[in-house]
Parts: sequence; structure tokens; C-alpha cells
Amino acid sequence: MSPVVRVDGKAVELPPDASLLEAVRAAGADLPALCHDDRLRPAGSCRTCLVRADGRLVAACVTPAVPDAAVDVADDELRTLRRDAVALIASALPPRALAADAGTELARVCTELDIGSQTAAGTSGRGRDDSHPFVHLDRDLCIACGRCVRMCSDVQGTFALTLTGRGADTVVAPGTGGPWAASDCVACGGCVDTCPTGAISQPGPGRGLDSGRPPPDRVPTTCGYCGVGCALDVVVREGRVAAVLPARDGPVNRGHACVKGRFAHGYLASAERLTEPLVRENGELRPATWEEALARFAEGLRRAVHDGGPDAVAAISSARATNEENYLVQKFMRAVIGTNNIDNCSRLCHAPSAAGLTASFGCAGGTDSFDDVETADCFLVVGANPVEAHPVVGARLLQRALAGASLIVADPRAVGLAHHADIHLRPSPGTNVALFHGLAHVLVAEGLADSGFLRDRVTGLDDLLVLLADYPPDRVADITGVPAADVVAAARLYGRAEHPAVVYGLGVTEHLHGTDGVRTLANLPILRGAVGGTGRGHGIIPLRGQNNVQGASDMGALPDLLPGYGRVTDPEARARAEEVWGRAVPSAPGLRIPEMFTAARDGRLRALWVIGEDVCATDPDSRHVAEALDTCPLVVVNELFLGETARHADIVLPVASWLEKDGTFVNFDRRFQRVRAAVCPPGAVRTDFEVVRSVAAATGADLGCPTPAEALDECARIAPLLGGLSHARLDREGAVHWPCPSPDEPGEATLYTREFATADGRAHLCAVPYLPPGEEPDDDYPLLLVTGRRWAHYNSGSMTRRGANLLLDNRGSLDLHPEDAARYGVRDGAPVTVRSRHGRARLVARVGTELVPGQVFCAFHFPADGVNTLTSRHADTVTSCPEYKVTAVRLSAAADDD
Ligand SMILES: Nc1nc2c(c(=O)[nH]1)N[C@H]1C(S)=C(S)[C@@H](COP(=O)(O)OP(=O)(O)OC[C@H]3O[C@@H](n4cnc5c(=O)[nH]c(N)nc54)[C@H](O)[C@@H]3O)O[C@H]1N2
Ligand SMILES: Nc1nc2c(c(=O)[nH]1)N[C@H]1C(S)=C(S)[C@@H](COP(=O)(O)OP(=O)(O)OC[C@H]3O[C@@H](n4cnc5c(=O)[nH]c(N)nc54)[C@H](O)[C@@H]3O)O[C@H]1N2
Ligand code: SF4
Ligand code: SF4
Ligand code: FES
Ligand SMILES: [Mo]
Repeated sequence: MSPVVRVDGKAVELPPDASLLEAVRAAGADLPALCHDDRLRPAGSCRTCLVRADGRLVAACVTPAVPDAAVDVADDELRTLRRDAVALIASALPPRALAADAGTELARVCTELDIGSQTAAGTSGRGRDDSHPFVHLDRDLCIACGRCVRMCSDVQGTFALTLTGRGADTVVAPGTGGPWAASDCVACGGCVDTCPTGAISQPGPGRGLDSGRPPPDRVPTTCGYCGVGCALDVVVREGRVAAVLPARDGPVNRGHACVKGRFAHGYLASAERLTEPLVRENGELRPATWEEALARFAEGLRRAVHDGGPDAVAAISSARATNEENYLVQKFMRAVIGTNNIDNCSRLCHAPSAAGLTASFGCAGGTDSFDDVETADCFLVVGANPVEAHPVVGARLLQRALAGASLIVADPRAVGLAHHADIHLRPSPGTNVALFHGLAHVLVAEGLADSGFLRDRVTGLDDLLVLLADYPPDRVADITGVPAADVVAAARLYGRAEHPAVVYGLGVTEHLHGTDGVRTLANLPILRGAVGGTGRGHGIIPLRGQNNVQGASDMGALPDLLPGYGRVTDPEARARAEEVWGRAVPSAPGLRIPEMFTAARDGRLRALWVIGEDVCATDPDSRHVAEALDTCPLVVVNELFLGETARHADIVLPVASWLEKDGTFVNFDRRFQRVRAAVCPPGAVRTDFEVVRSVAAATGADLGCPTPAEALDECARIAPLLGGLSHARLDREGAVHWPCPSPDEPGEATLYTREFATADGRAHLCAVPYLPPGEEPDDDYPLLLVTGRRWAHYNSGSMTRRGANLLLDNRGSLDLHPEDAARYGVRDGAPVTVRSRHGRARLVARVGTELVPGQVFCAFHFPADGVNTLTSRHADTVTSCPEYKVTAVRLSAAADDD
């Protein structure tokens, strides 16, 4: 029921459970509310929001708006009471709290209430804590409102903060007692954002910003790090980024963000930033003009095509770049060069998701919207570590678990969410398919499958039932190491939930049988009828990694697919593109990324354009990659920095990053969102968009699409799936999900509500057996190395290592169990050498119990350590996605040098 309340006589209708504060705001009035933040549960402690409700004096923030309540706000007595409450708080603070440039919520409220700056007459003396690179504390400004503490617990879920002391001496402090830098803080910035006084602030020009009130110098955009797609407001001062704030109306982040989106923009001003093109001369890279670099590039392309035909040219497009840039790159390769040799880092990441979900359901994206987290009552989180890799998703999942939703985590490591899970399944890396069959076996055996759904909407049940007979929990326990009782318990939890949801990551895809993993995981929601808009669950969502890896693939930066997933082998799909481009589109699928390197080594590939992927750092068996580049006659790299790959290039083109350009990204749950230039790139830097156009021009071709907006319009004409998308629409509506076939239809958040998009309109169960991983430990390489992510750095680290994130984590480390540490004589914090059949890495040991004995873990954020010299060329048999999650290694304690 929607209550109707009268605010100073004006009737307002409210959502159920609204507070009087919301009623007052809905009536167009406002109140000071110093201990309140819409993102948090109300505390009702500061008494600055006093109103009279049906004659009683109450704090509006904690008083429910009961139907027909009469609320007085504006009378003089109330104004005085509120003003006195604020003035009392301000009077205890030192003068700087209300200085002219304070810019905080408290300063704004005082101005509005005509409380002069001389009111702040308290003393200083409690001191500061500036130990942390991004979060500073000025204890004298703390009013003990507790907003920071609640932000850290109720939104972020880190529980790093507490209020200590008594009475007027109460002040916020890290719960661990020591300095902030040594606390559990993961620098999400939540406390900084909510603090009304500037007691907690970020250093530099963004200090004490009042994020509730966007002034006009804020540029709304979408984060360019991970695939969550947080909406951010970039505060610009004198042409530079002063701060990045989470947008309160962000559809996925809802006023939250993480250390990367919020603080990792120091790279923009790095002295190492490339500011002019480089060309190789006598073996060295030297600066050049754009004219010279482009002319050389065009000549190199001409020669490659002359010597080897169009298929002697290939491009790797960037999941960091915009949709419009990806669209143009693939258009250039297909319509100008005449080859389908175009791919993107989805190949290294979620290509098995695209292939697997397409085979099971018909479309290459997650089946449902992340908005469903609020209604799901059970989460099965598989092979994903969102607390570190998709922190805003991790935070929202954690809050749902804390609110009572059940949580099953399937990960060999004790990742952040596992600590809050009802059940933590720890399959041995590479054994997912057996685990998923085990869960399916129990669902079927215990009558938890949805027979009506299976009959009406599903294909493949008979084959699966035959196969599942071979996967009783005991056998699954033998293969995976997960106790049979846990398999049964997890299946029951998922099977009996009313609205279960599956969320997964690279622990499913980056395997020799990654596509099988995706498909057999997808069997679970199909068996339960928890997909396809049945109201009985929320399907399956891949946590796609890069900011725009979904979009790069949607745009057709793939060797077999055109924009909107038309197959290059399908004459109709080709005809749609050919009509718009006026050029024939080749019908043979092109090379995948690993095939490009093989072709380069074989001499078949004569020109490779690498746009925003540091393949020599992040592709597996990287020594082989470097050799391939060195063999290829022309290598051109579009980059921000002279990374590992750029060092092997013949031409390096300096490009803009996400804070410096216009376009759109697609996030992990298929939302198109706008990206806007907040600042100008340095020197002669151009956007990838401009670069692709000028490369085409240098070869004598006109790519059309003079602006990003026009590029998306053109893409919409080719791709029925994306037909309704445009910059104008996104500027109006914020985010729009694909599929979105027409401008006057909303995007589809939940897919397949009528039928699945497969040829027969049914969901397809997958009956493939478990097969072992490509590498297994033996006497020479007795340990199993899993690679993945850590919270403070991003992939190659090219951006996060060039800013203060380096102060949060400054070296590559290897996690190992105390038993293994003892066995190999490795001490915590000591250097350790890791060897595989393919290479060697040097790391620092981190002894702990995240892993079981026999397994070790490291990230790949410090390329100089050599982690990707260790990883093998084993790859998913369907999509060629590397088996990054399983490498057999051995350790030695000393940093020896052979
Ligand atoms: N801070 C940070 N955030 C990032 C990134 C980053 O580099 N740093 N990168 C972004 C990108 S590109 C991506 S793709 C995403 C990746 O995000 P995630 O997929 O969450 O990342 P990973 O840490 O690579 O792997 C996830 C988990 O898979 C588990 N795993 C390994 N093998 C198996 C297995 O056989 N079975 C199961 N069930 N689990 C297994 C690992 O233990 C690991 O915890 O993160 C994005 N966000
Ligand atoms: N061992 C191991 N290796 C892995 C993985 C793993 O789990 N384990 N995960 C794999 C996965 S999932 C992924 S996605 C890859 C990621 O690997 P990469 O794509 O290589 O990593 P990034 O660091 O995200 O970015 C690549 C480069 O793009 C540049 N860049 C940033 N923005 C732009 C832009 O707008 N335009 C251009 N032209 N360049 C830009 C950056 O400076 C950076 O050098 O790593 C893979 N490698
Ligand atoms: S920055 Fe985030 S994690 Fe750190 S103390 Fe503040 S709210 Fe907690
Ligand atoms: S969660 Fe992802 S999208 Fe959001 S701020 Fe962090 S890196 Fe950016
Ligand atoms: S905002 Fe209502 S009591 Fe503090
Ligand atoms: Mo990724």
C-alpha cells in the first residue's frame, strides 16, 4: 500500500516503508540530515532532521511515514530546533570545518541554515591519520555520526571501521586499532563519500567533496576498469581529474564504487605516458609525427597484402576501448583489408561463456539482469572472486548473504565470499564439469528438477539422465575432492531455493574444457526451471571481466561473428553488413588470437595490429608470443604506455584512455552505458576512434562514421539485436540492456521469457563427460598453480601500477599453504622461484590458508615477474581460451639464477 502523507499541508504519495525524511523530500522541501545517507539504514542519532508528526517531535529519518500522517516542517520553532542541533555539532569543531573552501555537506547545511563560520570554535588536538594513500582521517572533524562505519559494513561489507571513545570524545577508527594503512580497508571510498564533515577525505583537490550535490563541473561517465559498469561522476578542476565519485543513480553501483574506478586515475598524469607516435629505426623506437607513423603503417599494410593477401593481416581489438572503436576496427579489417582476422581479449576470458551460453540458450550473454540480486534467495557463485575482481558486485552479493539469502561458493580458494558462505565447495582446479554433474545428479535424484519446464521448454534431458547416472556424489568426491555430503547439501540448497541465481567467473571458463564447464553449469538452472522468465529463479550470469569485453564482442570484433552476432558464414548476415558498408565481407572465419601468433611464427601473418592488449604480458606462454611478434614483419600497437608488447612493435601509436574519450561500453549484464571525455589527452595523443579512421584514410579508404554517435547508429542498422540503441537514447535513459531491436522498445533485462533463442526455441541441456585438465602435477612439477586477480591491481597493471595503488600492493606474491611452505623451505615474505614446463617466475611468498596444500596462487599484475611465461598453451577445446587456471609447477626458495 502506498501511504499518502501531508507535509505542511501538501499531500504526497510515497512508496511503502518510506520515512518522513523521504516524505519531506518528496514534497520538495529539505532537511539537514547529518547522520543520514540514502544508501544506509537510518541511525537517528544526530537530531538535525526534527519535524513534528501528528503533534509529536520526531527525527524524520527514522520515523516511518504512516498513512495520513500530518507532518510540520517549516514552522519557526522547528527551524530553530534544527538550527540549534546543527550549530551545536558545528560548535565543537575547529574553524576549518566551516572554512570557505570546506565544500562539505556540513558546510552546505550551515550556509543554508545561516550558521556563520565563526560558529566552528572548537579546538584541535586529536590528530590525523594520513597513513593510507587514498583515505585520510582528521579526527578533530569527526562528529561520530557513524555514516562511515555503516557505509563500510552495510554497503561495502568490509567492516573495517568502528567508533571508539566516549561522549564528546567519540571518534571513528579502524577496527584493527593501528593506522588506517594497516587496517582491513580496501579503499572503496565509501566512507570518504558519505562523511559529511570532511573528517574522512581523499587527499588532493578532491578533499571533502560533497558528493550528494553534483555541481556543473562533473562529467557523468562509466568506469573503464571492470565489467561491473559503475556509473561515475568525474570532478574536473583546471582540466585535470580532481576526483571520481560514484554516481548515486548508477543502475548497478547505486552510489558505490571500488578502489580502481574511484582512485586509479593517477596514470593519466604519469611521466611514462606515451605522448607521440614511435617508429622503429635501426632497431630502436624513436619519436615520429603522426603523418610519418601513419604513412609507414599504410605502406606496411600494403606490402603485407601484396605478399600474403588480406589474410596476412590481423588485428587484436581492445575490450578496454569503446564499442564505437571496436566497431570501426572490425569494419576496417573486413571492409578495407578484406579479412576476418579480428579478435579481442574475450578469447582469453569469457569466449567459453559466449559459446556455451549460445549453445544452451541462443544468446551470447547472461540470461538475466543483476537487478535480480535483490529478489534472489540463493546464490551459487562459481569460480569467481567478486570481492576482489568485481568489488561492487561482491559487495551487493555479500549484503544479500548477510540479509539471509543462502550462498554457495565453489572455488578452490577461500575467497572473500567463501567466508560468508553456507557451503564452500573446493573442487580441485580443472574438475568443474564433474562437480556440476554431481550437483545435477542430486537435483534429479531428489526430485528437485522442474519436470513441467523440462517437458515444455528443454531439449536433451534423456542424454543427460544417462550421463548423470555416472556422477553420483561419491564418484564426484573422488574426482573433485569435494566431500560427497557437501555436494548433496549444495544441490539441496540450490534445488530448494525459490529464486536461485548462478553467478560465475574465470574459474569456469579458463580451462581446457571451459565451454563444457559453462554448459554443464547452465544445466543447473535449466533443470530447475530457474531461467527463461519463469519467476522461479534468475538464470545464470557470467561476471565478464573488462569494462567492455561484452561490447567488443557485441560489435563483432571476433573472427567468426559480425556486429550483433551474425555469423560470417551466414550470407544473410553478411548481406546486411555489405549493404551498409558497400564492400564484400569475407565468408571464411578468421584467426583467433593464439592462431595469430602461430601464423606469425609460420610466416603466414605479415602484419599484426594490437590495440590495447598487452599480449606479451597477459597471453599465456608469453615467450612464444614475443617470438611471434619478433617474426612478424609489421607489428603496430595502440597504447597508453610502452608496455611489454609495445617494446616489440615497429610502430607505437599513443592513444587516449576511458577518461579522455566519448562512446559507450556494455557491462557484464548487457547494459549499454555512455562514456564521456572528462579531460583532454596529453600531447599528440588521439583516441583509438580517430586512429582507426586516420589509418584507413592513410590507406586511401574512407570508413565513414565521423563521430562515435554515428558509428553506433551504423552498427544499429547492421545488427538487429542492437537496432534500438543510440547515443541520444542513452543520454536520455541512462542504461539500456540489449537485446534492443527498436528505438521505441525497452531493452530486455530478462531473456527468453517467451522462448529460447536456439533453433528449436528450447534450452539445451549438455551431456558431456568430465575430462581431466591439460596439465596435472607430477614428480617434477608437483604443485598446481592457479592464476587470477588481486584487488589493488588490474590485469597487466599498466594503469594501476602507475599511481598510488602501488602503495597498496607493490609486488607479485605467491600464496601457499604453511605445509607447502615448510616442505619447500619457503618463508613468508621471502623470494621464491616458480618453474613450470614453459618458464620461470620470481615472486614473494605469502604463506596462508586460502589454498589447500598442493595448490598455489598468484596474479599476473607485475609482468616483470614472468607469471605468464609459466602458463601453457593448453586452451579450451571449443574456443581456444587459455587454461590459465591450471599449471603444474615446482618451487624453490632462493631467487636462484639459472
Ligand atoms: N582488481 C581486479 N579486478 C579485475 C581484474 C583485475 O585484474 N584486477 N580483471 C578483470 C577481468 S579482465 C576479469 S576477466 C575479471 C575476472 O574475475 P574473476 O573471474 O572473479 O577472477 P579470477 O581471480 O581470475 O578467477 C576467479 C576464481 O576462479 C577460481 N578457480 C580457479 N580454478 C577453478 C576451478 O577449476 N573451479 C572453480 N570453481 N574455481 C576455480 C580461482 O580460485 C579464482 O578465485 O576480473 C576483472 N576485474
Ligand atoms: N596468468 C593469467 N593471465 C591472464 C589471465 C589470468 O587469469 N591469468 N586473465 C586473462 C584475461 S581474463 C584478460 S581479459 C587478459 C587481459 O589482458 P590485457 O587486455 O592485456 O590487460 P589490460 O591491462 O587490461 O590492458 C591491456 C592494455 O591496454 C591499454 N589500454 C587501456 N585502455 C586503453 C584504450 O582505451 N585503448 C588502447 N588502445 N589501449 C588501452 C593498457 O595500457 C594495457 O597495456 O589477461 C589474461 N591473462
Ligand atoms: S574506504 Fe571503504 S573499505 Fe576503506 S574504511 Fe572506508 S568504507 Fe571501509
Ligand atoms: S567495480 Fe568495476 S566498474 Fe565499478 S568502480 Fe570498480 S573497477 Fe570500476
Ligand atoms: S539525520 Fe535524522 S537523526 Fe541524524
Ligand atoms: Mo578478462
